[in-house]
Amino acid sequence: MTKKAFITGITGQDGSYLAELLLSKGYEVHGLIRRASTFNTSRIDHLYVDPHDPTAKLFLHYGDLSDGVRLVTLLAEIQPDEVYNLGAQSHVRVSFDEPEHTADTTGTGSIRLLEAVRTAGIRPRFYQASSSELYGATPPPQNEDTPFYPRSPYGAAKLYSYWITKNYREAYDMFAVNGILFNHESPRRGETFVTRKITRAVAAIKAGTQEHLYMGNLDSVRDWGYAAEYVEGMWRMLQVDEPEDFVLATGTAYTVRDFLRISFEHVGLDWEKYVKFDERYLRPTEVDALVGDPSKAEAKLGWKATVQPDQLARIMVDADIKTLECAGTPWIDKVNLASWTPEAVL
Ligand code: NAP
Ligand code: F7E
Repeated sequence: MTKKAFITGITGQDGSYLAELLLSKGYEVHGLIRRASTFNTSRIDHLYVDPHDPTAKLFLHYGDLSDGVRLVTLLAEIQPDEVYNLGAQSHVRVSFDEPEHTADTTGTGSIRLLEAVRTAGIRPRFYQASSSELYGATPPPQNEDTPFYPRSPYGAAKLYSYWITKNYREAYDMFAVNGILFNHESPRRGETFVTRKITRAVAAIKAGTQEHLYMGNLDSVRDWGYAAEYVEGMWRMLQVDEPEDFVLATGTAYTVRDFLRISFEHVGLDWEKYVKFDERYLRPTEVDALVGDPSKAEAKLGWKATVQPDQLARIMVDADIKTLECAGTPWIDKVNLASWTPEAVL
């Protein structure tokens, strides 16, 4: 029997890699997409096959995590074996500007989806995209037993989702797990997260189309891994016998300043000549240091990150240079760019 998966957030960075992974494993993949006035599927366009084609295995459905009734209808129709809840307002800085919306999608969205599973009377395995932002002010190293202390509306909303996932596991005997993932990045990372903001700027500065890069706090420490590897960890969490929560991380500590230095050095530039400070990128409360201890995932899932942050920075800079070079070249279409993967430079 072909397994069916349902993914919220399929148009995002992780959703696109997860869809790729599941399709490669023979799954039929169903994704929730939001209606927008412009196309928002560029990260998955290369996977899409017209549904009239009998080989089609990827199906997209309009819906929203704020619309519980739609979630029930869809789940009852699709009857998935696995549900991955990756949909969220995922930007920490933006969550201070839109706290209520963040609570509604990143927090309440999860209970809508869990309730939809229950109401539809199905028993899929359920993955919740939890985050190292739960640890917030608690110093590293952080593992599954570290106390939580969120520092943003985003972190607080994810904390609710974490606990409600655990509650549904205990209350209804659901196979529902939290993947507590530390920062993970890729050439498909949203352009306003710090790593991608840096690597795009490096490419543009090198090409002579940008002069400066305005940044906020350079002292934050993060544990940056490669997103394509992390989705494998998500999948493995749903394949074990017992539902448990897991940290996925590299275990390394780099500052934003380190990431700047490595990225600029990769193209032979000195970052200090180009980077300027702008207080608009500061957060009302900052998360100073996140460094994960992924030993449980290694022991029980056999999962280990292989791409380290310095290598990741170079992968992302190379990809952004390539994207700039290809931009405006008529014979390279969006599909080619979206399907370009950095494995060649690993
Ligand atoms: P992302 O690129 O920002 O993608 C977020 C996805 O959620 C997009 O597909 C977005 O759709 C969708 N979405 C937003 N609001 C929605 C709503 N109301 N209803 C339905 N879908 C909605 O995020 P990501 O980096 O792939 O991360 C995936 C998940 O892991 C998120 O929950 C994030 O919070 C969590 N996480 C990420 C990291 C990380 O370092 N990347 C670490 C820990 C946890 P549109 O494309 O239409 O905007
Ligand atoms: O910031 C600092 C900023 O926005 C990283 C999300 O995927 O990971 C992500 O959240 C650090 C922060 O990611 C700029 O203050 C400095 O300390 O790339 P970020 P994040 O806040 O760590 C977690 C695990 C998630 O779950 C989230 O969904 O970089 N920083 N200057 C800046 N950050 C940004 N964005 N822009 C700057 O100019």
